[in-house]
Amino acid sequence: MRLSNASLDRVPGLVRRPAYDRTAVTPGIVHLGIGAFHRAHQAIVIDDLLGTGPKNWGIVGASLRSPDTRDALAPQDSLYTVAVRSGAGTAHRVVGSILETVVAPENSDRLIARLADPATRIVSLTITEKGYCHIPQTGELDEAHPDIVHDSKNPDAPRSAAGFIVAALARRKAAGAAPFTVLSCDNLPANGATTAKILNRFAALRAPELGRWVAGEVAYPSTMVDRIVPATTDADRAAVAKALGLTDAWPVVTEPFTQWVIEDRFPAGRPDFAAAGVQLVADVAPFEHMKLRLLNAAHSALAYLGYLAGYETIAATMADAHFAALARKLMDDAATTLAMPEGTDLGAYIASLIDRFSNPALHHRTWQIAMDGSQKLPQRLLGTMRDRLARGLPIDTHALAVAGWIRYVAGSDEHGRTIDVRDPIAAELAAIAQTAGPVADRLAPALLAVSSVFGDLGADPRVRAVVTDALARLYELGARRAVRAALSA
Ligand code: CS2
Repeated sequence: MRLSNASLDRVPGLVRRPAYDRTAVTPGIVHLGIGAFHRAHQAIVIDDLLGTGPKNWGIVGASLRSPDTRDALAPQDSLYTVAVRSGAGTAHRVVGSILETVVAPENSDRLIARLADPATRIVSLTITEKGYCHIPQTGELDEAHPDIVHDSKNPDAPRSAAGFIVAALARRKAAGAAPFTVLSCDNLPANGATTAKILNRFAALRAPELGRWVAGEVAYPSTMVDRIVPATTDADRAAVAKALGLTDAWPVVTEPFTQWVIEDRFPAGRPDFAAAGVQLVADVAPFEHMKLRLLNAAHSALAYLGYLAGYETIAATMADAHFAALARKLMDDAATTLAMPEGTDLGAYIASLIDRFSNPALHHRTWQIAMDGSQKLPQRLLGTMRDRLARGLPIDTHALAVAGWIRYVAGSDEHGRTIDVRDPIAAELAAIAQTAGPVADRLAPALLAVSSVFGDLGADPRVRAVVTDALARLYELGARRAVRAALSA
């Protein structure tokens, strides 16, 4: 039997379930990008709040591309299971905060209508870095991006998140209604300000008057979101079905840790986030830098170097003491660039990251994290390199991570097997690698010259020298021995 409203009573007593009448819940949030991360993070906070507070903050989810999530959740009345896993075991919970999922390419009118409805007071986003259609190095809208070009010509049948949001804002303005608050929950630097820059520009391209209204009226609080959520596998589905006694076509699997820090700027109103443990602050920037430069930077380094070393998951990579030491070194180096509010214990934060990465119950593939590196490197690794160079500090650990990315996107592993490189500019990267060949002092400068990723940093002779050197060692020694050598140097 399938999980649904009708079968919810059959869920074992130990499994937590919605503590409220779902029929009383009305939408207040439209979420673009209803993937596993949203369902293991923001949707749980809302599920908590619906249990204790007002019922007008339900979530309408939207998929901007594939119908898969809707197809899985619709027969389940949008209920799904979260399996929280650690070495100590698994706790299950059925979440009810999502009311429906709209598949944008099938029904763009319905999505625009939902966004334009004055009941929608928050539009939140987890569309991944590439979903912003921006230039990662500068944070500007990429006006030549195919989706942006398309949406400029078809403002009422858009494809991109920017296209949908601006289409709905235009309707709200025309109707004399107030705008919603736009809440980016992606790992972008200054995600609120970056989203503002992108959307304000897109709105101005559509009509200068609309651009002025959007820039003047829409609030874009920044956020820091954190929870490790590997892609769900069939083995996860089977384990959840066993625990629940019901099938769930798309449960999500995650870790015990969760954190959400939000800037408190919601002119259109917000749920009582703090009641569910969310940190509301005046400035998210220090938290965001801490997370991107420690957690995400080490994740990416472990993903590229671990994959090359033949490790399938982050936990397997961390089980190699040399890689664990490398992750720690990278984080210690990055920590020197952070300016945290008083009372922040970065040492404890780093120790908790080491534990979280080592969680043996999570099967977080290095290949998954390796995706879209061109969109991730600037905020994860390059900002720290810039700051350390400015202070005359060594950058060799970060350079090894960048060299790992270069070795990875060149497209074949240490046994000559093809790597399935997923990246919006994978073709460009492959062509550069093809021309340069697997020769460190040709390949490193050629890829460092990709300005959408590296900007002027790639031309810095100090960067070129250390990255080339690290890449030479990766080719010569292989990732395992190169990591070991880097630590003893
Ligand atoms: C990961 C993140 O896939 C990735 O790039 O680094 O998804 C990471 O798991 C989350 O940001 C953790 O909060």
